[in-house]
Amino acid sequence: TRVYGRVLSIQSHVVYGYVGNKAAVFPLELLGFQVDPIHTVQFSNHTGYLGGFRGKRLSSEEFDQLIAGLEANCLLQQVDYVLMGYIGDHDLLLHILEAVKKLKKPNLVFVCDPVMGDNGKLYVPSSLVPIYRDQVIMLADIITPNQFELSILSEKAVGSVTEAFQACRYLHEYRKVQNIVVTSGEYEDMDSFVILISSDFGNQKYIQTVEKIQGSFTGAGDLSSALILGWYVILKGDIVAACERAMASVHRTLVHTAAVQSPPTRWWELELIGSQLWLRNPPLGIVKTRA
Ligand code: PXL
Repeated sequence: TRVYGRVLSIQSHVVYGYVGNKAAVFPLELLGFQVDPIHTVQFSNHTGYLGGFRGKRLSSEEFDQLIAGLEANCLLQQVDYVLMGYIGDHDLLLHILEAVKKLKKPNLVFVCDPVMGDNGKLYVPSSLVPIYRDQVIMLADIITPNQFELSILSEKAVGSVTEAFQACRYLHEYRKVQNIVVTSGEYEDMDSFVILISSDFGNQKYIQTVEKIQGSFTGAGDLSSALILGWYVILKGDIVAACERAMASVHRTLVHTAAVQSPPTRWWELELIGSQLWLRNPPLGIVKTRA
């Protein structure tokens, strides 16, 4: 297997199930990356379970200690790529931001999923919004907001594809964001599952569609961001082909998950282990792209 380099992956850990690092580390390893995970939380399970969840968050001091340990052994300089997912805490986000700034070098690829909420609801403290908006997203090579996060970041309504691209234009122009992939969305004017790509500071725009699957799949966004980073690196910056492959693997994983875990519930966990062949080799022709 070809090895493509090291990913520092900063997101949550759950004991049971597949969200955050549990949805990112194994797929990236399958693609040939070495992954160094920092867990922003360690919870028993994702937060959508009826019985709640138990566990603890990483403090900003604990995060700094981990970075200091890496630095003391000259391991920080081995980081080629940064993947940032659920952070959920104001101070921790600020400390991670400082670490990312320190890591910034010409070839570092930084993919930022500005995890703040979904379906019209914020699930992190609102004080994180201006930090992402004013300090984090302009450092990223690619941001992967969902439709709701795009709307919060741009402070615009995003009900249609046209509005979504207008919101992206705003982020390119006023927040200096390079590439935006809107990884999920329900748009008034579309029946399929839609991925929007607004790349090269908005000079290129693409719509990718894939058949919709019934159900709610926690972790699908985390898997998407991880695979987008992986394929973007492997395909040397071809963001369109990267998203096609990433979303084909995600789609196939969701189909498999839905097939294995009937009857449908809201608490489907991704069947990542059983989907590994499709994670390694995304099926072609599932995702349709148009400019
Ligand atoms: O998939 C997003 C996510 C990440 N991390 C934790 C979560 C969730 C979604 O519920 O609970 C801990």
